[in-house]
Amino acid sequence: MGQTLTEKILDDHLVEGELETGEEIGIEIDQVLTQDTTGTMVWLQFEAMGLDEVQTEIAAQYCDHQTYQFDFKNTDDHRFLRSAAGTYGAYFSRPGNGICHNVHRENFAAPGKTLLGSDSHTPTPGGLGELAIGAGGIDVTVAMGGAPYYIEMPEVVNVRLEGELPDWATAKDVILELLRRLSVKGGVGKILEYTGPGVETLTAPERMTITNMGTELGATSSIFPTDEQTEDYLERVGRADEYEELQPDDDAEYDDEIVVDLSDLEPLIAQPSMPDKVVPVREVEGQSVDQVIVGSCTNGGYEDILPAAKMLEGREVNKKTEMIVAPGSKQASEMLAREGWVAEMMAAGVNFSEATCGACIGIGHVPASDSVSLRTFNRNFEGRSGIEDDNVFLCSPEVAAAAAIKGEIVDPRDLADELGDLEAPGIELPDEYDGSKTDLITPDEAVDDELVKGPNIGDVPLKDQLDADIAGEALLKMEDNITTDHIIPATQDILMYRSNIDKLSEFTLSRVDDTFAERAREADGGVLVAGENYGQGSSREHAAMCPMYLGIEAVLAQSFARIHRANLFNFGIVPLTIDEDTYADIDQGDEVEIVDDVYDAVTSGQEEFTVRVNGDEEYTATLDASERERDILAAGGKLAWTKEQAEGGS
Ligand code: MIC
Ligand code: SF4
Repeated sequence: MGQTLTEKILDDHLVEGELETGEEIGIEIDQVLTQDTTGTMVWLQFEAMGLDEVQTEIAAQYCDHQTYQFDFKNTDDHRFLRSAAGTYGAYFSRPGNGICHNVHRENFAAPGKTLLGSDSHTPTPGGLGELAIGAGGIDVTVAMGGAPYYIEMPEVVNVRLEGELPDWATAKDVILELLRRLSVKGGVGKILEYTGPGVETLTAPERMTITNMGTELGATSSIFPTDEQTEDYLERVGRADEYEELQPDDDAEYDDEIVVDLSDLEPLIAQPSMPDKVVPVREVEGQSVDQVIVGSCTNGGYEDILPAAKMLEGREVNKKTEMIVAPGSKQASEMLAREGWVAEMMAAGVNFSEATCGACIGIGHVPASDSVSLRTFNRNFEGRSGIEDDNVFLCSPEVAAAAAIKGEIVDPRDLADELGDLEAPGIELPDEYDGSKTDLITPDEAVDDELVKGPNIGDVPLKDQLDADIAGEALLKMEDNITTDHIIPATQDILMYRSNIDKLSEFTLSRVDDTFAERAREADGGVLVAGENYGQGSSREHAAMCPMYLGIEAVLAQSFARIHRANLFNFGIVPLTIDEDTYADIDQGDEVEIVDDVYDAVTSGQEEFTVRVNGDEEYTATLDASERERDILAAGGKLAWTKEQAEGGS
C-alpha cells in the first residue's frame, strides 16, 4: 500500500512506534521555534533540566507577540530570551523583526523537515511541505534537548482541491470554507493533507495561509505536497538548494476525503466570536465598520498586504473607519517601503504598524466599545481583542480593504461594480525577498553567553507526585469550546506576567468567573468541569500551569483540544473524559470525588474511573492515555518526570 505524504515524512523521522492511527509514535524533530510569550518558560525549563546545548538542526527564538515593551517586564523577558539563545545556541530574532511564523518561513522552513513550535500556528510551513506541529513549551524544551516528540498517530485526511479560485476569492476563503463545513473541532486528531489539481494553482504563501489557519479546525497539522510553486518560493527567498520534491504515492490511502472546488468559492467572513461562524460576505453586507486591520501570521505577508495596497492606491480610507496595516515581518515592511507601497497606503489614510502580533492578542489597537472590527487574522475569540463583548470579523485582505474604502462590510465584487474601476488585485510575489536580515542573530553572532534574569523572570512551578486521593469542589462548570484565551487571557496587562506564574495565576479563568482564582486558592484543591473541545486555541502551557499552581487536580470534560490535553499531562492535572449525561448532572459547587486510588489507577493502566458526586451518585470517567503520559502524570508533570528519567539513566 502506498503512503501519504504525512506518512512518508513521519516514516523518515520515526524513532519509536508504528504508523497506525491512534498509536503513540516518537519522531525526531529537526527544527524548533519559540516566541516571547511562551519562550521564557521553554528556556527556564531547559535550564531546570540541566541541558546545556540545543541539539536540533535549527532552534529559533522570536520576539513577536509583545514588542511594544510598555514596561520593563517585557524588556526583561526579551533580554532573558536573547541571553538564553546565545547561551544555548539558538537563533535570536529581535523584537520588531516579525511574527515567528513569518520569519521562520522566510528563513528556515524547508520541505521534508519536522518542526515543533511553542505556538499553535506552527503548522504554517506545511505550505512548503514541512511537517510542523504546535506544542506546549515543555515539549519544545525536551525536543530541543534532542529527545523525540511523542504524539498519537493522527488520522490523515485528504483535502482534494479542484478548479481554480475566481477573482476576489482567496486562500483565506479556502480555509474559511473548511471552517464553515467542519467547525473549530472538525480537525482534532487529524492532519489535513492537500492534494488534487487545485494545488498547483496556489502559490506557496497562499498555501501557508491555509496551513496556518488549519489550527482553527483543531488539526494537528496541515501539509501540501511540493512542486514548482514551492521551488519558486524557495528561489525567491534565496534557498533554492533546500527544495525537494515530495508527493504522496498514487495509491496512498487516506482516512477520509473532503473535496473543495476552488472555482465555487466566493468572499467569506467569520462572524463574532468564533472562527467557524462563517457566512458569505454578502449575507452581512451593509454593517458599519469602525476598524480594519490587515496583518497577523495568517495574512501579514508581502503578498497579503500588496492586494490591499493596490486596492487603496489613489483611494481613501472611509472617514468613519480606521485602518491599520501590521506586516508579519520587517522584511515585508522593508520591501513594501522600498517599492513605495507604504507611502501609497499612508497617503490613503492607513496607519502603518511595526511587525508584531500585537492587536491579534489585544495589545494595541483595541477596538472602541460596541464597535465593529474587521481583521485578516485567524482568531476572533470573545475578548481577545482587548475588550469584552467585542465584534471581530475575520476575512481576507481584499474584503478588509473593501470595507475600509466603503466604511461598511461589502463584498468586493459589489464594491467593484459600484466603483467601476476597481480591479481584483490577484496575488503577486516579489522577484526576490530582499529585506535585510540584520535582526536575525545567528548562534555564531551571539551577544551573550550567560543567562540574564531581571526581576520579571520567575521560577518554574513544580508539583509533587500525583496524589492517591482526588476529591474537592467542582469549582467551575464551563460550556463547549472554552479557549485558552478564557483560561489565561493574553492582553498587555496579563501577558507581561508570563514569566511570573504566582502573579499570572491570579488571572486564571477570570474571563469566565473573576472569583475563580481566589476560590481555587482558598479551596486548595478541586476540579474543573467542561463541555466539548476544552482548551481549544493556543499552545500556551500557562493554561495548565496556572490551574496546577492553584491546586486544580483534574479536569472532567466531554473532550479536550489536543495541545491543551498534552499540557494537562505535562503539568500533572488528570484529564478525564465524561459523557454528555454526566456533564449535565454535575453542577458547579458539587463535591466531586474520584473513588479509585488515583495514583495506582493511573500507573496500572486503568481506563475507567468512578466519580462520586455529592457523596452519592456515581458516574464513569475515562482516562485515555499512553504509558508515557501516565508516567508523566504520576511523576507530577513532565519536568519532574524528565528529571526522574535522567537520574534513572545516569
Ligand atoms: C495565540 O495566537 O493565541 C498565541 C498568542 O500566539 C498563542 C501563544 C501564546 O499564548 O503565547 C498560540 O497560538 O499558541
Ligand atoms: Fe501572533 Fe496572532 Fe499569529 Fe498568535 S495568531 S502567532 S498572536 S499573529
